Parts: sequence; C-alpha cells; structure tokens
Amino acid sequence: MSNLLFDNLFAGHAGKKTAFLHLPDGRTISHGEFLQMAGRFANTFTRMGLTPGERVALQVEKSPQALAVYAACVQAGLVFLPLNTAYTANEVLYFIENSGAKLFICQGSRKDELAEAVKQTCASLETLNIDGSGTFATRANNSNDVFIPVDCDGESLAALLYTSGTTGRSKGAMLTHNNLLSNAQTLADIWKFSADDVLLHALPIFHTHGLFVATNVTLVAGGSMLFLPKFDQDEMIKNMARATTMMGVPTFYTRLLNDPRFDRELTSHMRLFVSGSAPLLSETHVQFEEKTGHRILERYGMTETNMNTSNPYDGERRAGTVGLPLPGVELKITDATTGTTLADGTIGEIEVRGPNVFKGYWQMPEKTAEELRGDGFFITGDLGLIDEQGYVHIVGRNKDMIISGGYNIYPKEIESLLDEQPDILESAVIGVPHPDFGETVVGIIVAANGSTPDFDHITRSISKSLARYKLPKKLVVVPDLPRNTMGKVQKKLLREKYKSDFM
Ligand code: MCA
Ligand code: AMP
Repeated sequence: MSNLLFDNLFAGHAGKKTAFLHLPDGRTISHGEFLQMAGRFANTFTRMGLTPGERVALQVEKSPQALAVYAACVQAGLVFLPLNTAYTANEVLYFIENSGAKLFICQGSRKDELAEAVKQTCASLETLNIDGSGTFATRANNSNDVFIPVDCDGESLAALLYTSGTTGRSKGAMLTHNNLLSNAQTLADIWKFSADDVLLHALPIFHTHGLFVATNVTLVAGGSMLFLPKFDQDEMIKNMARATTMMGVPTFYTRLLNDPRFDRELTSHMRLFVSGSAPLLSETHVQFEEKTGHRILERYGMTETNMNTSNPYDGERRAGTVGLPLPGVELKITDATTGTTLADGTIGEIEVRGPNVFKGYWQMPEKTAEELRGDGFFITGDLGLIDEQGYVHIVGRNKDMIISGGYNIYPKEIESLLDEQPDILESAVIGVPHPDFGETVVGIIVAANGSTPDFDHITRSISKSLARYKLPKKLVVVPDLPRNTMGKVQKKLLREKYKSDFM
C-alpha cells in the first residue's frame, strides 16, 4: 500500500519546478519548501499523539500554511476538516463536537472566543496565523522536515466537509482519497491542465471549489498557483497577466465584467476560465465572450460528489447548461417521488454515480440512506433535464436552499433563529435575485401579537449564532404568510412578490 493521493498531489512533481505558490507580495514557495512545511506539520501531528483516521479541524485565513495543513493531513492519514472563517463560535462548536475532532487550529485573533466555545470538547486548540506565526507553527519549528507518508488505500477518509440541510443540523460529507484523486485526475485531463499552467486562485480553500477543484486539479498536473488570500478586484487585474487559467463563482465573473480594465488585451494569453458553484446567467456567458473573446467553461458539482458534469474543453460550451457527465460519472434524471428514470428532455431530479461520489454522512446512517441509494446513485436535490445533445440543464432545486455569491444558505437555519425572537410569531426566508451575489437572503416575518419588530435588534441578535453572509439583507413584516391547503408556506409566491427588490 502507499498513499496515492499524497504522491499524486504533493510529492509527484516536487523538484520539477522552482515556484509552486506565487504570493501577492512577490514571494514564491517552491514545491520543496512546501513539502518540508507539510512534513513538519505531519510530524507535529504525530508528536501530538494524533493517529490515522482522527479529524483535524482548521479555521484560518487562506495562506500557504493552511494548504500545508491539508497536505500534512493527507500525508499522515488524518481527516482534514476545513471550516469557513465566517462561522461563529456557535457554529464551530457544532462541527467540532459532531466530528469529534482531536485538534482544532484557529487564528490567534479568535483564540479566546473559540477556546471558550470548544473547551468541553475533546479537541486541543492551537493557532496558526496568516503571517506563519502561532502556537502550532512554533511546535512545528522543532519538527523534522521529512515525514514518511502513512499508507492509505482509496477508501480511506481524506476530508470531512460539512454541508447544511433543509432539515436538522449540518452533515459531514465523508470524502475518500479515491473520491478526491479520481476527480482531480479526470478534470485535469479533460480541461487539459499541465505543468505549464498557472492558476489565478482567489477562492476560499475551505470549500470544494477552492480546495479540491482549483487546488487539486492544478497540483495533480504539476502546475502552480497565484495564491491570493481572497477575491480582490485590483489584485485580480494585477495578477491576470501572469496566469493561464482562472476558476471562480459567477460573482467573480460579473464583477470582472463591470471593470473597464478587464478586456480582450488583459486576457489574451489566458487559456481557460471555469465557472461553478452557482448558475452562471446566459447573459454573463455572452457578455464575457463579447468582451474577452473567451467562452467560460461551466461545470456542476456538489460537496458530496465533487464535480459531476462539465462543458467540453474542445466542443461547444453552451450557455445555460452545465455540460456533459464527466468520464466515469453516470447521471440520470428521475421522478422525485417514485425514483424511476425519466426520458431525456423531461425535468426531474438529478442523480449521479461514480468514483467521485462520497462515502456517506459522518455518523448519520439514516441521512445517508435518504440520499445515497443502495445501488450507489446519489440524489442531488437539483432539478434538471438532459437535452438531445446530452447536455445537462439545471432548472431548479428540490431543496430549500439559497446560493449567495457561491455560498449555500439553508433558510431553515435562519427561520429557526428568527422564530426564537420574542417579537416574531413566525418567518419564511427566501432567496431573491441579486446583481452581485446572484441570489440574496430576504426574511419575511409575521410579528408576535402587538409587537413592532426592531430589525436592527433582530439582526444583531441572530448574528451571534450565524455567519454574516447568511444574514438577511432585508427583513419585511407581513400580516401573515401565504399557505397552501396543506398549511405549507408557499415560498414560490413570496419569491415572485419580492423578486425585483434588489434588481
Ligand atoms: C461576503 N459577504 C457575503 C458573501 N461574501 N454576503 C452574502 N453572500 C456572500 N457570498 C458579506 C460579508 O459577510 C460582509 O458582510 C461583506 O459581504 C463583505 O465581506 P467580504 O469578505 O469583503 O466580501 P467579498 O470579498 O465581496 O466576498 C464576496 C465573494 C466571496 C468574493 C463572492 O463570498 C467568495 O469568495 N465566494 C466564493 C464562495 C465559494 O467558494 N463557494 C464554493 C462552495 P458584513 O459587512 O455584513 O460583515 S463549493 C460548491 O458550491 C460546490 C461544490 C461547487 O460546485 O463548487
Ligand atoms: P454545495 O452543497 O455547497 O456543494 O453546493 C452544491 C450545489 O451548488 C449544487 O447542488 C447545485 O445546486 C449548485 N451548483 C453547483 N454548480 C452549479 C452550476 N454550475 N449551476 C447551478 N448550480 C450549481
């Protein structure tokens, strides 16, 4: 046995290239330096008593060190659990408790607040800062650079990524070494990634898009990355000239399109622009081609499945579609009630099967059984159809979910917090079109008898438990919520009523 994921992503190309990560301050990090850092981190994990299969949670700003924690986990057979930096202490506590993480690494600036939250869990707390300092970094200074990778087969767990649900708490999607490696190799192959590629990387590295799609695909091909801490318009424009490829959520593309500096000349040397995580409007696709001469390549995936479909690299990239199933991935459209397969051209629920599909939800066998069929097909909750050329179109969702700037937001989580407010009788949270974020959150509330809800107070109160990007951008008081004869809130009517509020 060996550790194919580590060998293919991190070790395989070492020494072939001088620079592997280019940072905005002009510094570069070579493969060799990165591997040494990952080796020190992996040895530190072992010295701290962590053993293969245990979970390491990380909530830090994007940096080469953060990526090295991921590499160290893969190398040491540990399960990497990245967390959105926007999560509040309440949210973090749930993930640490649910995963049983033995180690939680956070930023020094949030240490006190988070230490208080996680003190009753079995996780020890260390810090790692964007400048490379922190208690974990200090421990690692005394560790050896070289670590012999722990043997891991394809079924070993590599990562636990939490994804919320329409009901209940977040679920940890268990992703195996083979899930990650097979998807990275397939995408690198069909998108023609090579060691000459330089990816402009401005996505966060705590979700599938920035961590597994952008990073793994570049690494498996031996390419390098311009590693920006976050999306910053000026930095994007400044660094574009040095890149060959870029991946982003639709908001990246609409923002760049609105910038007069972003034009044909600036992008003339670029090889590929990839979009995903949320629907790319056909008009964005068309405007992008008019302005730059490039057709954006749109693909579709999920936390539980990595990527499922992609528009072709050489064939027609069709606006408004997510392309064709990836090699090795089976995709079918089924009747949401009966599960029977529907004919092409018919709208139904998208189901996928392949080496990309996760192993199940962490310690939630019933949730796993609800969404992952015995025959290996995963029920995505997305509604779509397959057209006569085999292209997949996503036409809606069979799950109550909002995608704002590429982040998934589950209304249920916000409604539960709103409903706890003394001035609120009940609430319905919906997504409405937004020019920058694609969709944004609106909270429709019914006041408790005789109350006049104070919006600022409500927002302050729920923000204690909720990451800021999930907060409603608008609250509206209504006398009552529209319901059907079964008593279910008709969100469709509400979405229709408020659809122009931000446009
Ligand atoms: C930031 N804010 C947001 C969002 N991002 N509000 C709503 N939706 C958002 N996406 C709020 C912050 O809370 C803050 O609010 C204010 O905006 C400024 O924050 P800042 O960080 O400066 O915002 P930004 O730089 O404008 O960020 C927008 C962004 C970012 C660049 C679009 O959200 C982003 O990088 N999104 C990518 C998400 C992503 O990687 N998704 C992939 C998931 P306040 O002022 O109130 O504090 S993986 C996935 O979906 C699947 C698998 C797939 O297919 O890829
Ligand atoms: P997540 O659960 O964060 O992994 O988000 C996955 C969801 O994002 C999918 O189930 C889709 O609803 C959505 N998604 C991802 N890529 C696309 C795309 N290209 N077009 C439309 N929706 C997408």
